[in-house]
Amino acid sequence: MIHRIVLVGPPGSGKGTQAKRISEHFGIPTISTGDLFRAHMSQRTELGRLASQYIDAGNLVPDDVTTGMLADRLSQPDTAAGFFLDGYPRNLAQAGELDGLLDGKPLTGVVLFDVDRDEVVARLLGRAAIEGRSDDTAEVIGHRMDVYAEQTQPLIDHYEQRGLLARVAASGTVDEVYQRIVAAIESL
Ligand code: B4P
Repeated sequence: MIHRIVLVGPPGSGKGTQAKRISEHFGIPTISTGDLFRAHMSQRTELGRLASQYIDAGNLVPDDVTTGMLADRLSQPDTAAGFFLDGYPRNLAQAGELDGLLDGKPLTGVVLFDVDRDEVVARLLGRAAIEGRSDDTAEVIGHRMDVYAEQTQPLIDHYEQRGLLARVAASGTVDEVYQRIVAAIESL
């Protein structure tokens, strides 16, 4: 079965952490818009400079920029066997753009990483101490949570109504969450 799956959940819910493992398990790539932006930022490309103005403040990068970057990545041949999308779409406008980009090859599922705000804030503050990411300060984390609640959470109802949503409890150890996600994907 071909999997074309979106991973959705608040910042710090473990999408990036689990995406690496499930990509290996299912043998298909993960496309992370956050990772693509960070690669541009570390290579100091024009796109990276533009994106950093939004990312460092905890805001979403404008839809046209993000969607253009994603369209380019989705056009590469390794996505023909399926993919996981980590961090896209992040609002309803992007969900509409994605349907257009997939062009007759619809999503096969959406996995929601369900976890409390307090727990994800604690995780991100822990990551801040280790990695020092520019958007992991206490103030910016709080703003990213608000942006998630306002702009990304409406996607949950949108995909539930389309019968695509699988909810996974994303607290517990990384291994426990991984087992639940694999089971959820296999039952889609
Ligand atoms: P992302 O890179 O998507 O950042 P994230 O939401 O913080 O990551 P994630 O939820 O994957 O957390 P992770 O697994 O790393 O986006 C960054 C920024 O890019 C956005 O704010 C936005 O500005 C921009 N952007 C990206 N996509 C966009 C789009 N489509 N449109 C517009 N703008 C966009 O886990 C976090 C921490 O938790 C890690 O330290 C990890 O070790 C830990 N952890 C994971 N699982 C755990 C567990 N089970 N228990 C304990 N700790 C755990």
